[in-house]
Amino acid sequence: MSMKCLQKRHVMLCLLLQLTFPSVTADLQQGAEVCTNHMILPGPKGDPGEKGNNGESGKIGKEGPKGLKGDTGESGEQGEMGRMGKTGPFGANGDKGINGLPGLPGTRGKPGTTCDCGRYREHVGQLDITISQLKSSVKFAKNVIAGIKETDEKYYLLVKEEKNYRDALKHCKDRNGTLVMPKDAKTNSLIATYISEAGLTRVYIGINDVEKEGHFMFTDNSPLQNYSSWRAGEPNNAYGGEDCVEMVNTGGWNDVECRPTIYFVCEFIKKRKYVLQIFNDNQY
Ligand code: GN1
Ligand code: CA
Ligand code: CA
Repeated sequence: MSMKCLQKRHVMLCLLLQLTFPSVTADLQQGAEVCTNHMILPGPKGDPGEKGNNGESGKIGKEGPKGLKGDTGESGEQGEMGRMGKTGPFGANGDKGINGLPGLPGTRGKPGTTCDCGRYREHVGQLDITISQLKSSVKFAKNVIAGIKETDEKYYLLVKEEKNYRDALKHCKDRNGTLVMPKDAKTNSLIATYISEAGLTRVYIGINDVEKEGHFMFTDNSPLQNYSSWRAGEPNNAYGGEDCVEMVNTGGWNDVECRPTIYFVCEFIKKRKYVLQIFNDNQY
């Protein structure tokens, strides 16, 4: 056994070991005796120990640098056919083709009947006129039914259709009458009442100086004679041209322009059969 402690120079150390580990040092005592009597030389080198166990796995190494780009791979297999795409938009119209060949002539038609179309057209035209006259007559009849004034000799009718003087006069004449001609105070008063009862302020009456400025005449071409009902200051031919006459609801007369459209009063002589006349217009 090679124990350096057994050398002389290590005696103190041996004593310390004996005190501290008595069992061990007891075994060594025999050798210690030898130590005191013999020179101790180191023994031969021992055999190599058994191979140790494998060490634990090392730590995971750091991430290596990015590898170089690989070579281009081989081209893949051809893919499956895709789904059919959407129907495209309408294309532009094609150019017009050349005319086709003329068709074969058709079979001969049946013989026509004789038609006097001119006569029918004329008849239809007359019917149109009749209809418009009937409409006018119905309107007039409604007016008559709505209210008419009368004296022993005449009927007076307030026409609530706005017309200029000329058309108003024509309207009365078309029905065998004329615009009202108040030739006396009684008639004038009757018309004034008629107007005011209707809630109106003015109407055309059958007096004018269209033929000669300042010479007022009734529409039956008779001149004004003993009676007139001019408002104060009238007729004044104001604005350089007032040739027709209106009656206001107080019965006063005023010369006015003939162009404005206002209501008017027609008069009819009683001996005539007006109702028949109205509808006679439509007999053909
Ligand atoms: C005047 O104001 P009115 O409408 O009642 C005039 C008449 C004219 C009329 C023309 C006194 O009457 O002469 O014809 O205007 N009256 C006066 O719209 O000048
Ligand atoms: Ca005048
Ligand atoms: Ca006037």
